[in-house]
Formats: sequence, C-alpha cells, structure tokens
Amino acid sequence: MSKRALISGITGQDGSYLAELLLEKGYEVHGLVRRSSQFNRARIEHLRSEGKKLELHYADLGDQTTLRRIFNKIEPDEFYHLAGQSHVGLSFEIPESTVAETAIATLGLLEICRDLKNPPRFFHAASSEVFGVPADSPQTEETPFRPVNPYGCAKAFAANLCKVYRQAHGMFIVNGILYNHESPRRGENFVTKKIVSTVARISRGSDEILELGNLDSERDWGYAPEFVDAIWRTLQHNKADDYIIATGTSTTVRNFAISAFSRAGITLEFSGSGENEKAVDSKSKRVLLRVNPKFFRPVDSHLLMGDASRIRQTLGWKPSVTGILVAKEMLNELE
Ligand code: NDP
Ligand code: GDR
Repeated sequence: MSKRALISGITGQDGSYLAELLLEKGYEVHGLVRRSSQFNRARIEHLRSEGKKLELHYADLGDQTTLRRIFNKIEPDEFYHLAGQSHVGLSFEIPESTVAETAIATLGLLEICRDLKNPPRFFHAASSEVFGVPADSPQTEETPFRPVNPYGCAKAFAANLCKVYRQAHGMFIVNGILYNHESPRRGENFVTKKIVSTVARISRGSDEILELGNLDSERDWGYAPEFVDAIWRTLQHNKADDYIIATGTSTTVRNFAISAFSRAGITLEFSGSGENEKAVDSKSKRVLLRVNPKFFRPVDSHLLMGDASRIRQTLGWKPSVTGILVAKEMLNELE
C-alpha cells in the first residue's frame, strides 16, 4: 500500500516540488487548492498531465467544514501544511488576513487532526522570520522567537501551538524552521526572482531598470528542491521535533544582484548611497539598477542565518546550493 500525503499550498513553490518528490517516491498525493478567478496551476500542471496519483481538492484555509470533510475522506498518513500568505513585506499591509491564514488557520488544522482517529504526521512550515532580529547568529532550535513583522508573529504563534499540541496531545508534529529558499518557481515579488527575471530580460535586450529596496539586507538563501527533501525527511524519523532548515551562509541582496548580472556577462559599477544608490553597466555606463524607497520595509529582519546541525546530524540532510550559487541555478533554469 502506498503512503497517502495531503499538501496544503500545493500550487505554491514548495508544494509543487514536494508533490513531485512524493510522487517519485510512490506516494498517493492529495493537494488543497483554492478557487480563484484565474486558473493557478502552472507549477503543478506537468504533474497532472503525466497521469500520476495526484488528486486536488478545493478548500480555502478559512473553510473549516470543508477541510474537516477532506481529512475524514482521505485519511492521510502525512500532512504537509505549506499554505498561507507568504510575503513578509505585504504582511504590514494586510496583517489581518496574514494572521488569519497563517496563525488561526493552523490552529484549525491542528484541531481537525486532533479529532481524527489516526492523526497524520503533521509538518508545519515555520519560518526564520520567527527570530526577527535575533540576539545571536546563527540561530538554533533554542533561539528565542522575537518577530518584527505581522507574518513573523503569526508564524511564531503557529509554531508555538504546534509544540503545544505535540506535547499536550502526543501528536507527531514537526516545525520546520525554514530559511529563504528559492527556485525558478519562486513568486515574482520575492527579491531573488525579481532580480534573476529582470536580469534575464535585460540580457535579452529589455531596456528596463531593476529597482530594489535595501541592498545591504542579508539572507541565508538555499534552493527549494533541496529544502523539500529536508521537509520530507522530518516526517520519516521516529520522533517528532523542530528543525532549523538552512544553509548556514549569508549573502547580501547586493551580492546576489552582482552575481546574477555577472552570470549574464555584465559587471555592475555602484555609485551614490542609501536611497540614491544606483549601478551602471561598467562598459556601456547605462543605469541597470537603482534603489527605490518604495521597497524598503518599516522594519526589516536581519542577522538571519541558520545552524542546521540538528537536521544534518539526525536526518543526514546537507544542502549543496547556497548563497550566490542559487542565483546561478535560477538563471540556468530560466534560460
Ligand atoms: P508560496 O507563496 O509560493 O505558496 C503559498 C501557497 O499557499 C500557494 O499554494 C497558495 O495558493 C496557498 N494559499 C495561500 N493562501 C491560501 C488560502 N487562504 N487558502 C488556501 N491556500 C492558500 O509559498 P512557498 O511555497 O514559498 O512557501 C510555502 C510555505 O513555507 C509558506 O507557508 C511560507 O510562509 C513558508 N516559508 C517559505 C519560505 C521560502 O523561502 N519559500 C521560508 C520560510 C517559510 P495560490 O497558489 O492559490 O495562491
Ligand atoms: P523574505 O524574502 O522577506 O526574507 O521572506 P524577500 O525575498 O521578500 O526579501 C528578502 C530581503 O530582500 C530585501 N529586499 C527586497 N525584497 C523584495 N521582496 N523586493 C525588493 O525589491 C527588495 N529589495 C530588497 C527585503 O527587504 C528582505 O530583507 C521570504 C519568504 O519566503 C517568507 O515566506 C519566508 O518565511 C522567509 O523568506 C524566510
């Protein structure tokens, strides 16, 4: 009998790679999708057409009755909870829906699973944003939560609840404390995808200018296909735990952009500072990048870099694509 997995957020970056991985491993895969006015299945369409064991079910995260019915019908062995409003900057503009989808919806799903005769193993996609501006770097599973944006607060709430349900109800629940992970399937308004897509268009002749916010912001960037492997491994172990899932490296937005342009054969020359900073092509002197204050956040997390020793030692997971190599990988696949 093949294992049955249910994925919330299957149409997203991680959901699509995870569905691929599970299908390769022989799972029967079920995914939750929400109704939208435009069909939004581009990332998983290739899995549907191959006639694999993939079934989709309509349910918004706020629709508790439908979710409960789906869980009762499918009786999954494993549940990967990946859905939610995932843009940190946007969470300042839409805090209420972000918190409803990320925090309250997770509570609802925990309650549904708690009531099942055989609760599935439950993976919760927590985030490095729970640490906000941490006192120490790199962070471990013991680093205190100090979120600095509505998204981080909601993820911290949900991660704490997951710990409580694990301890209080004996459920198999894992918090994956995920650091940034990217791919060609990344949403267009995340900084890495915005950079590589613009570079790709410029190298094909576009005359646009790449506009960014804080160039000195640093992130621990990894590669999504490797991260979904980590996610899967956490549910195969004999004990549920929390895991930092990170590369342990740190790269600035500036260096990510320099690397992406360099991959396209362009060397950037920077001038100015702060909101007036810009960069030109060192040969043609054409402006290719400039700072736009519109993309700054009211408060930005920093010092986010993860120590993934626990998952490396316990589950043997070690990422190979890190930092600026992620930019190269994304550009390779976009071309
Ligand atoms: P995406 O934004 O690519 O995907 C989010 C998914 O959630 C989509 O399938 C989206 O559906 C679905 N979704 C959003 N709101 C609802 C809702 N109200 N009801 C039902 N479905 C909904 O995110 P990622 O794949 O990058 O990330 C997966 C999870 O991991 C997220 O929870 C994110 O916060 C978390 N995370 C991600 C990190 C990263 O670097 N990628 C790092 C740390 C945490 P639709 O396609 O219809 O919009
Ligand atoms: P992040 O990713 O907020 O870390 O959340 P994002 O790519 O949005 O920002 C990374 C850093 O780049 C800076 N930045 C810009 N960001 C965007 N989006 N657009 C810009 O133009 C820009 N210029 C500079 C940001 O200020 C920030 O410092 C991602 C998401 O996947 C979350 O769901 C996840 O929880 C965290 O990673 C870990």
